[in-house]
Amino acid sequence: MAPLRTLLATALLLGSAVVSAHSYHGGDLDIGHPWSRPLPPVATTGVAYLTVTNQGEAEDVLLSAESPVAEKVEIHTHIKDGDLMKMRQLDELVIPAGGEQTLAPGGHHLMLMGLKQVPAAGERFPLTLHFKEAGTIEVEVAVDAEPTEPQEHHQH
Ligand SMILES: [Cu+2]
Repeated sequence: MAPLRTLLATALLLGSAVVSAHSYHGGDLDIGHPWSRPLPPVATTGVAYLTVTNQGEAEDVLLSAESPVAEKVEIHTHIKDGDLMKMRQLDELVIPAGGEQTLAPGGHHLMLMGLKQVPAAGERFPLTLHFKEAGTIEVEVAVDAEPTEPQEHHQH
């Protein structure tokens, strides 16, 4: 068992690493790497992905989201209907206590409906998340920033 001081130092190091890797914090929640694929200029909808980690001892709930680039933002999931993958809107998304929710291609995602402007590759656009417990968390969605790509790639 590592001494407490070592654990704390490790936690601080991890914390600063997370900041440089594009993440946000609010209440007991960490929002990891919000990203979106680049879209054609004529696109009317977009999709944003991120990871929500709940460090707390109570569940939290993503209630809604909004962005200045879209008329509205919906919480969506994919369901399998025969051989088809269909999108379905969710009223809310529960983040379990001590757990996480990953919004990623093929699963849960945030759907940007009625795009007012199409963010270009390499840009970031604001997204506001409303949680039941943690309240409002503002993040920036990086366009064309797949989580598996090396970070320095995006800072050129
Ligand atoms: Cu969708």
